Amino acid sequence: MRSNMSSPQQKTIDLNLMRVAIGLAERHVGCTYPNPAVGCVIVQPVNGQDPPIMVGRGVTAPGGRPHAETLALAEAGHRAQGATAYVTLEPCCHHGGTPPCADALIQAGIKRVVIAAIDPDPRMDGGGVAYLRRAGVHVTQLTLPPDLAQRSEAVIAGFVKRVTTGLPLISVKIASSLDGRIATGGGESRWITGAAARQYGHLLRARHDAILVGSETACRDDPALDCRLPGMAAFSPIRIVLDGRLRLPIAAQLGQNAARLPTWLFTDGAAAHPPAHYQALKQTGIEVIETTRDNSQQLDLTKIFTILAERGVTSVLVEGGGQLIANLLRQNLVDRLYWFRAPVIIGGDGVAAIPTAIYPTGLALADFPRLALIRTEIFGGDDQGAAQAGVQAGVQAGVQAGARSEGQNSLVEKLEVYHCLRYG
Ligand code: AOF
Ligand code: ZN
Repeated sequence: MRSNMSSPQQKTIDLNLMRVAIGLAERHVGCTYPNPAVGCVIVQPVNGQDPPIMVGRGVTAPGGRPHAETLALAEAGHRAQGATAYVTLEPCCHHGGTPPCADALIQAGIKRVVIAAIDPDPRMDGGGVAYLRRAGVHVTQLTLPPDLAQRSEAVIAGFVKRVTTGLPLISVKIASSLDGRIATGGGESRWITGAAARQYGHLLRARHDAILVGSETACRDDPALDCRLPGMAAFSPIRIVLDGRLRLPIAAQLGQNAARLPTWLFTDGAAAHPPAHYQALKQTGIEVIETTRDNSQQLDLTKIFTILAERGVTSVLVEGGGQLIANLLRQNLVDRLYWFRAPVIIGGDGVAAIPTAIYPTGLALADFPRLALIRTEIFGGDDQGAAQAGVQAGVQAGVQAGARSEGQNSLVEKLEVYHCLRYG
C-alpha cells in the first residue's frame, strides 16, 4: 500500500485530484470570511489500478460553514469508507460549534488524507495532521508544482495574513490612462477602461471579502460597490467607507442599499457631528464604527484594518480615491496592486492616480521600492457579450481569467492591460 502511494503514477493522480480540489476552493474565495475557502474531493478506491472514482466534493460554504470536508462527506455517504480525501488545507481539529473535520473524516472511515497546505490558525498548525495520524489515517502533504502552488497560496493568502499578522490582505485597484491619470482635467472619469476590464473589476470585488473607499470617492462618484456580474450578486463584498467628517449623504447609493448589503462606515467622534445626520445614516442600515486619528490627523488606517481583521475580514480591495491609496502606500500597507491601463493618454492636466508624494523628498531612485509582477492580463474588444462569457468562464473554471484579446484584436486594444503586482 505505502510503496504504491509514493509511486510516480500515484503522485500524478494526487496532483490531478488536488488540482480539482483547488479549483473548487477558488469558487468561494471572497465569501467565506472569517474562514478560508477550502476545497475537498473524496475518491474511491484508495489505491488501485483503476482510475479513482469521485464520490464527494465540497467547498467551504458562504459565511465559512459548513466546512468543505463536511459537505464532501455528506455527498459521499457510505462510499467514504476506505476512501481518500484531497483537502486544500489541513483538516481542522478544534472543537468549535460542531465536531472537527478530522473527527468526521476518521468516523466516516477515510483511510488517507492528502493536503496542500498546513492551516496557520494557531488552533491547528499541524495539529490536524497529527490528530489524523494518531487515528491511523495516512496523511500526505503534497509538494505542488509552481502553478498549483501559486493558486493554492492565492486561495488562502487573506486568511494566512489575518491569522499570522492580525491584518487582512490589502489590495488596491487603479484604473488609469496610459499616463496614470484617473480623470480628465475637467473631472470626467467614466469610463477610462473598457467593458471587459470593468467586468474584471467586478470579479475582483467578488473575490474580496470587503471593498473600501474614502469619503471623497463615495461622495463624488456615488458608487454602489457591489458585484454586478450576472448571477454573482451574492458574491458582493462588505462595503466600507472611511468618512472622518461624516459627510456621506443619506441619499448615496451606499446608504440606499445598506439594508441589502453590509455597509460599514468608519469615523471618529461621531457624537460631535450633527446628531440628526448621524442617526439618519444609521437608519439606512449603515453600521457606524468609531475609530481614532493618527499623528497626521488622518483616520488611523492600521487601526481600521486591525478592526476589520478582528471582525474576521481576510481581504480588502481598495478602490480609491488617490489620496487614500497614496496614504496606504506611504504606510506600507499595500500587498497587491491591480493596475488597469487603458489605451488613452490624458496628459498632465488630468487627475493623477497617485496625487501626492509617498516617499521622502530626495529619496534616491535606487531606494524606491520595486514591485514584483505576478500576472498580466490583456483585455480588449468592445463585444460586451464575449467579455461577459470570458469572465463567467473564468469563474466557472475557478481560474483568474478575463476576456483575452491576444491574437484577436488590434494593437491599440492590446494596450489595455492590467498588471497584478506584489508590493513590498
Ligand atoms: C477545515 N475545512 O472548510 C475550513 C477550515 O470557526 P470554525 O469552527 O468554523 O473553524 C474555523 C477554522 O477552521 C478556521 O480558522 C480555519 O483554521 C479552519 N478552516 N478548516 O477543515 C474548511 N474553512
Ligand atoms: Zn473543519
